[in-house]
Amino acid sequence: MIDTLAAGTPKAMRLHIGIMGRMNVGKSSFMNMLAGQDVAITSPQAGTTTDVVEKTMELLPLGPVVLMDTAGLDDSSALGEARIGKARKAMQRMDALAIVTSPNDWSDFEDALVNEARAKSLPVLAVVNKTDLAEPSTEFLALLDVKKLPWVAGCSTDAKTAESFKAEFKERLRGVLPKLFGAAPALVGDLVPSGGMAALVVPIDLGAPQGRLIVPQVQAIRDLLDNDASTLVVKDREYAATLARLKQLPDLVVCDSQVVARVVADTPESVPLTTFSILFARFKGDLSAQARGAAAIDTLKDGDKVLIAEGCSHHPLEDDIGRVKIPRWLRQYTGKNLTVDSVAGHDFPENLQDYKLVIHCGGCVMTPQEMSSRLRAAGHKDVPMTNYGVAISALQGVLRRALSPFPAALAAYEEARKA
Ligand SMILES: Nc1nc2c(ncn2[C@@H]2O[C@H](COP(=O)(O)OP(=O)(O)O)[C@@H](O)[C@H]2O)c(=O)[nH]1
Ligand SMILES: [Mg+2]
Repeated sequence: MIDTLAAGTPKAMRLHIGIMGRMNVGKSSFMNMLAGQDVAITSPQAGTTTDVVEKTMELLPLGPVVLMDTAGLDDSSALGEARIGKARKAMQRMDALAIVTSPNDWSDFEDALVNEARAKSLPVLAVVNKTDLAEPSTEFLALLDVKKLPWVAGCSTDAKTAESFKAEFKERLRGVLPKLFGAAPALVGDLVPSGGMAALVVPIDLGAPQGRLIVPQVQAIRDLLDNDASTLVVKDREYAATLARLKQLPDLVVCDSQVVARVVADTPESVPLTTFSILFARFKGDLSAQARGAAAIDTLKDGDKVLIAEGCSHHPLEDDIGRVKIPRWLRQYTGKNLTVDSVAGHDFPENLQDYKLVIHCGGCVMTPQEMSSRLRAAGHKDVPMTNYGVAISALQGVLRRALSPFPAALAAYEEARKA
């Protein structure tokens, strides 16, 4: 739907994304990075942007947008007041507001901006820029969480990390937009055209509950129905034979992580394919981060320590995924002599820096705050973190394939591999 709207979309129908903040925090640089070109003049001289600069573009997967770069709102020069007036007025035309700030720099000024936006029911998110100059502290990011401000952090002037900075910004933005824009996070329905069909490959093994499907599978079926698509549900064993009976290939295949290697082998290259856990990582809005973390798997060396963390403490099954299978696959895949530690429940170790990689469960019993604070704790200590689903696809050698429906996450993965 978004694609057909794109070219000739009248400006009024486009999603207007405002960029505001203090002088010199890098608003114009951030806009230029999003636009992938120099639209607004940037300079170290405070007050360079004097008017609202608008850029009309296609910001996939969100669709047609207008980026609105504004003058720094703390300009106290004589001309400043008029500029601020214009910036405030521009707020009335915004559908979402990105407040740009520097790491560890949040004051009453930003608070006032948030309040003003919220009074207008304008969704707000924080862009923590210039992370190349200073690392945002855990306390600072926790403060943003307390304010219920989704945030994204990065450097606007580094082409090497631009793709992932952009991708994460878009993920956060998608999360704050009302359904009205058709851009609220979707589980799976957005990946299949209306009238299309998805095949769900669901193993029924000892781990499957008696007499029913598990919630993620049911949610996927419902989301496909809501999007006027149909669903074929099939076990991994019958999958290839069932596929062979179809007149037309499915528009998407989603499988349980544990059978992903086999399902990839049975699925023609032209069919987009992913796993349930990757769908849910995207749904929670942190797929790019998890994809980036997975790049560390290929850098593990003999003697390295890997932490496997689980949100709940269930009774481990004989062939437990976190305690048995993933460690086994890790050793097989890397061929390295690794130390693999496991933790479960609420204790997330203090000595994270001892680990070269954290592989976390999907966090189905954890709050998003709890999960994002763990991601941050790892990020703060420079320890890559990924999740079970993404890691399993990587260890089966099919992660690129399983990320292929999600170009932003795939770009984040490729970028991290190069770094
Ligand atoms: N080191 C660094 N400098 C940046 C970054 N973003 C912007 N800048 C620089 O900060 C200055 C102000 O940027 P500009 O985009 O004009 O800020 P604005 O006033 O908020 O629009 C310029 O010299 C930019 O090159 C960043 O992420 N890292
Ligand atoms: Mg500017």
